[in-house]
Amino acid sequence: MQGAIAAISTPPGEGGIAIVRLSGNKVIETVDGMFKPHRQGVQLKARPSHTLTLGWIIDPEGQVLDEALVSIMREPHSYTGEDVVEINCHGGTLPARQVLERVIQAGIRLAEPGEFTRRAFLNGRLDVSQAEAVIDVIRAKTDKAMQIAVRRLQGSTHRQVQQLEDELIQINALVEASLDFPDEVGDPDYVELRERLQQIVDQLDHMLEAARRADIYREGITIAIAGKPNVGKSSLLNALLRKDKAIVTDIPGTTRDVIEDWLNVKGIPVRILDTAGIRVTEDMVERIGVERSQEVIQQADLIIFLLDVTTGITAEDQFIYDSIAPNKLIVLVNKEDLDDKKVTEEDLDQMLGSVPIIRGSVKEEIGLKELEDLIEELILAGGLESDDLEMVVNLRQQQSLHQARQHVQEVLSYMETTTLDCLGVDLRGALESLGEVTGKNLKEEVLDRIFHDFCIGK
Ligand SMILES: Nc1nc2c(ncn2[C@@H]2O[C@H](COP(=O)(O)OP(=O)(O)OP(=O)(O)O)[C@@H](O)[C@H]2O)c(=O)[nH]1
Ligand SMILES: [Mg+2]
Repeated sequence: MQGAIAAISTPPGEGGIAIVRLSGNKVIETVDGMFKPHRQGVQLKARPSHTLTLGWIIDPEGQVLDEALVSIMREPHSYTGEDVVEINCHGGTLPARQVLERVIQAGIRLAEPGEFTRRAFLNGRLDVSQAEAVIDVIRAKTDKAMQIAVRRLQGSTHRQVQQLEDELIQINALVEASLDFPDEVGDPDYVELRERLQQIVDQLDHMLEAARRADIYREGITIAIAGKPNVGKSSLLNALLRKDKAIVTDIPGTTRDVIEDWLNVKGIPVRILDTAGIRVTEDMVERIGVERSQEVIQQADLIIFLLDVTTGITAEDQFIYDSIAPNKLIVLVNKEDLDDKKVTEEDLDQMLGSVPIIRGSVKEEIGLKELEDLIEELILAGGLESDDLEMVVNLRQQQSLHQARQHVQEVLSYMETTTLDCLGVDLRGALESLGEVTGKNLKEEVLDRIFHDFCIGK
C-alpha cells in the first residue's frame, strides 16, 4: 500500500454532508487517533470492513471538531484498492476543512487531482479507459452521455480491444512460426491472413466511426441564432428554452452580448446562443457585441438565420448571409402573423437556393415545432445507433486505434512483397497501439495528463 492521501471529495459550498476521503497505508489507525465513537470502547481498527461508525472528530486537545459518520473499507475491496476511510462530516465548508486540516496534522498528505482514481488504476481496480469514463460520468450533461460513460466504466471497450488483441497475437504467431521454422511450416496462408487482417481493419473502422458519432453526446453541439437587429432572435431563444432568458424589446440593438443556455435534444446537449443583431453601428458597446456575435456564429455547428417578413430581405440580411457557410444553416422567416409580408418565395429562392426554410411566427408559436423537428433531424443525422454504445472510446483512444489501424493496413499493403520479419514489426506495432487503449502500454506522462483532468478528491 502506498503512503496515505486525503482530500475533501464533495464539492465546495453548502450541502447536507461533506466527505473527507483518505486512502493508503495506516489510514484506519490514523483516524482512530482523532475519533471518539459514541459507543465506548469501539475502535475503527477492530471494526469489520464496510461498516459505519458514528462519533466525534476531536483535535489533539480533545476538543470536538464535528460529529461524523466514519466508514471504513479495507484493501482490496475499496475504490482505490487500498484501505479507505470516508469521514462524513456535516455539510458546509468549515467542518470538512477543519477535519481535513486535522488529518493533515496527523501526517497525511493532501491528494493530487485524480489521485484516488490513479491508485485504483495502479492497483488494477480500473483500466485507463474506465478511469477516463469516470470523468465522463462526472461531467455527463444528458442521460445519453451518462449511459455511454457508464458502459465504458463497465469495461465494454476493454472487451472489444481484447478480442482484437487476441486475434492479432494469433496472426503474429502464424507469421513467427513461418519465420522460425521455414522448412517445416512454409509460407503463411496469405489469403487467410489477408481476410483476418481485413476483418480487424473493419472492426477498427467501426469503432472509430462510433466514437466519432458519440462525441456529440459528450461534447454537445452549438447552435447560434443569427440575424439583423429586431428580427426576433431573443424571442426565439426564449421560446426554445421555454423561459424568459433574454431581454426582448422592439428597440433594435437590444441584445448586446452573446447569451447562452443548454437544451437537451434527444440526449444530445445543445448549447444555444442568442447573438447581438448584426449591423453597422456607431455605438461602441453594441459594436463589440456585434464582433463577438460574428465570432460565435463562425464557430457554431448549426445556425438558425432569422429573416423578418415585414422588412423584406435587406442589404443587412445579405451581408450576414454571405458570412455564413450555407451547409449549416436553417432559415426562419419570422413574424408571419403580421399582414405586411415583403419576403416572397422568389426572394428566398434567389438568395438561399436549397437551404431549409421555415415560415413562422415566434410570437404566435407558428412553425416552432417544425423548427425543433428539423434541428433534431439535422443533429441526429450524425447520431449514434444503440448497439454502437458498446464501442465508444475517447479522443486519446481514437488516436491509438487509428495507429493500430495504420499498422494493420501496412501489413495488408506489403504482405506479399516484403519479408516476414517486416510484417512482424507492424503486427507488434498494432498490438502496442491497442495496448494503449486500455492503458497497458501507457507512458507515465500520458497517465499524468489523464489524471490531472480529474478534480481533487476523485
Ligand atoms: N408580430 C411579431 N413580433 C415579433 C415576433 N417575434 C418577435 N417579435 C417582436 O419583435 C421585437 C424584437 O424581438 P427580439 O426578440 O428582441 O429581437 P432580436 O432579434 O433579439 O433583436 P436585437 O436583440 O435587437 O438584435 C419584439 O418587440 C418582439 O416582441 C413575431 O413572430 N411576430
Ligand atoms: Mg435580442
